[in-house]
Amino acid sequence: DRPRPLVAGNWKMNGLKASAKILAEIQAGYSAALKAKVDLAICPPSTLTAIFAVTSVGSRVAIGGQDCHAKESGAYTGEISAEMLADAGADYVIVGHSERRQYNGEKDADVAAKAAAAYRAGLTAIVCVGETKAEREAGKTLAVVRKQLRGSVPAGSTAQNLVIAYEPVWAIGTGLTPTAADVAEVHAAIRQELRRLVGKAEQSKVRILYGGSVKPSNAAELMAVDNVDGALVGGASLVAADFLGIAGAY
Ligand code: G2H
Repeated sequence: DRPRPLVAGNWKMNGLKASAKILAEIQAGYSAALKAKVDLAICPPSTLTAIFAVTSVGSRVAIGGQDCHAKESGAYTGEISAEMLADAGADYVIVGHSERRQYNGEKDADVAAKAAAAYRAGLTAIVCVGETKAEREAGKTLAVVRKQLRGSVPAGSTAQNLVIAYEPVWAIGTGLTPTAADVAEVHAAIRQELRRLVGKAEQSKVRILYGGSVKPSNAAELMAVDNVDGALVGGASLVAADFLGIAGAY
């Protein structure tokens, strides 16, 4: 039996108070039929976490952060801890997104520390991995993804607190997507690696999301792939109808 799918929206650095309208549309469209088959989460910028979490009570659209600091509190100007996100009403936090790895120099060990912080705060961490275009062209995709997983998934991970997102860096925001066969190959390798990381009994329950240019027109094909247990959606999650269309692809 497949894990219950999760479709999570990563708003990145987009969204103002007025964007509550988009969340409201998503909440309104999260019908009983959709609720029966898929979990939804929206990860807005942290300025909106608390207000979104308050308006989301009852709708069952979960709220998440896009990053967190490894420490609980302290002299780290500009940073936000997992405890703060939990306190604001978040249930999830994305860690190790390739944009954080690329623009903020985050390494696997940093990502593991952030995921561990998420667990400490009672959040579910969405740990992102994925190869660059050069790595794919060099035939290193599986080796890169396995290494990222080993370095980024901390001890204490379970199917409850860990979600993996496979996001090929070259597919992010570019409109390019890998073939279903490519996705199947990587997700199978992730599932296999999870055996070592969370144990044989637990690995089959860990959700592995695909991310990178997911849209309503390609969602059904991607979501039908073996071991694809949902999607991490960027651009398309800013349009309620598109996000709901992706969720409805299940
Ligand atoms: C990948 C994805 C969401 P997009 O980063 O994390 O973004 O769907 O815009 O490619």
